Amino acid sequence: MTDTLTPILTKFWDDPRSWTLETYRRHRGYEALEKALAMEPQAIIDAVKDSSIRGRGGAGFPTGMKWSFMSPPDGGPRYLVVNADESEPGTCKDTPLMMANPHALIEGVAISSYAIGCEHAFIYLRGELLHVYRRLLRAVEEAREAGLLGTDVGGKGVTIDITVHAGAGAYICGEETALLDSLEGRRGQPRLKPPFPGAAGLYARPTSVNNVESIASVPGIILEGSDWFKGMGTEKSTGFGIFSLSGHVANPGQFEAPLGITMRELIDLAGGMRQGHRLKFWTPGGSSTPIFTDEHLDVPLDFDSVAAAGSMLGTRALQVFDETVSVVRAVARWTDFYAHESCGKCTPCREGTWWLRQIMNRIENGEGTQDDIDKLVDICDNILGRSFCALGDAATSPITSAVQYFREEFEAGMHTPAHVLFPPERSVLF
Ligand code: L3W
Ligand code: SF4
Repeated sequence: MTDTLTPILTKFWDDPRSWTLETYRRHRGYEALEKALAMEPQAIIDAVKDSSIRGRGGAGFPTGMKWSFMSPPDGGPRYLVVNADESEPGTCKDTPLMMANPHALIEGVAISSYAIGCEHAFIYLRGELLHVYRRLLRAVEEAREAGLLGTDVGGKGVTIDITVHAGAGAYICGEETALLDSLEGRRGQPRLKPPFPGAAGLYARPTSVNNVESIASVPGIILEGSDWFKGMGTEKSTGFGIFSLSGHVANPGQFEAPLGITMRELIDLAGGMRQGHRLKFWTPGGSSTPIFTDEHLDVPLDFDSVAAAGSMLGTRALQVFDETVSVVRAVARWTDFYAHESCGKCTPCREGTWWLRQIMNRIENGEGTQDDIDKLVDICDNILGRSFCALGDAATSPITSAVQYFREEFEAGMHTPAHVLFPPERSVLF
């Protein structure tokens, strides 16, 4: 089975001091930057477009197309902002990547900045990640000392610098425009789109906001070519991605594999379900995506197949739950999360998530009423498509999908608490 893996970004994570410039160089680090600086910026954009790479942050928007949507240069500043605010429940790919291989991101930032005409890029990091912040600061410093960042990158007279900025730990700051507001020093709340950041982003200047893994994939595309990248994955979801498997599998962790791999294959790679237990439900892309069950084990994990099966590939945060877990309790925790993280800007999400939380907690405690399931679904209907940003929609996904697949557990919540039906100690992993 291991030949299903494509270790590229994760290739030398286990090397001693994998995060240093010295180790990165030993693995052909910064050769792609050298090659890129000898190319015209447009040729880099064309190569990324030709690779058909789709954004790795959740939405899957084509990266090359995003770059080409930026307003044409007018002599003023243009920005690249890396979204490193990885906060989607279950998502754990950008953080280990930045810890184990920060120079892949920095080289990607340098190449991407050169391509789009940005002289000052930002990496917006989730506030709680102090260890990652320190690692990135050191790696940026190392790159500067080596002339890989600064005012004369690679001796070619190109200016590229990077500011690493730590946020304050709000999930909404992973939404690109809230991130930009936060980076500008304001309270992070989503902006109305359009204008998209490509037209008016950071400081109202043309800005591309891209996920860590998208940008870290750029050096490989430049060095090996877009055909190499397209040779992996599926026709419409090209390349590879880091899948984070957590929960009730024998060996949870990150698995870098071509898009289109199935959950059945990934669970095998993770050593199977924990001994003596069977799969009950899982998330394909974090808690913001409708849950799947064992019916979906053979759905190819690419953008279109997962969407056709009724969910979203999202951030490839595969959270695995076995038969000991109460779906009601799991969904109630996610609902608490969304209610807590709702930024409060729009009424459907601010008020709706509060109501969802009351009802979910009632059902979890075995105190649900006859019409609670209908109320849940009705509130979800009134949030979905009526909220200002994707957080509102996301809050509804686990609830409506859980009711679809496990309605009887919600009905049981009218008389029996979840902790009686599913004693929590049976789900604990240690
Ligand atoms: C120019 C147009 N640009 C769209 C750009 C847009 C953005 C990108 C995708 O949500 C999803 C969400 C979460 N001209 C454009 C255009 N763009 N049309 O394309 O935009 P969009 O609106 O489709 O999505 P989004 O707001 O970026 C992301 C899901 O991902 N998700 C969340 C993950 C959470 C994290 C995290 O932990 N930090 O990433 C997981 O499933 O629910 O649906 O750049 O500007 N006409
Ligand atoms: Fe804020 Fe929620 Fe509205 Fe998004 S949907 S703007 S998080 S209140």
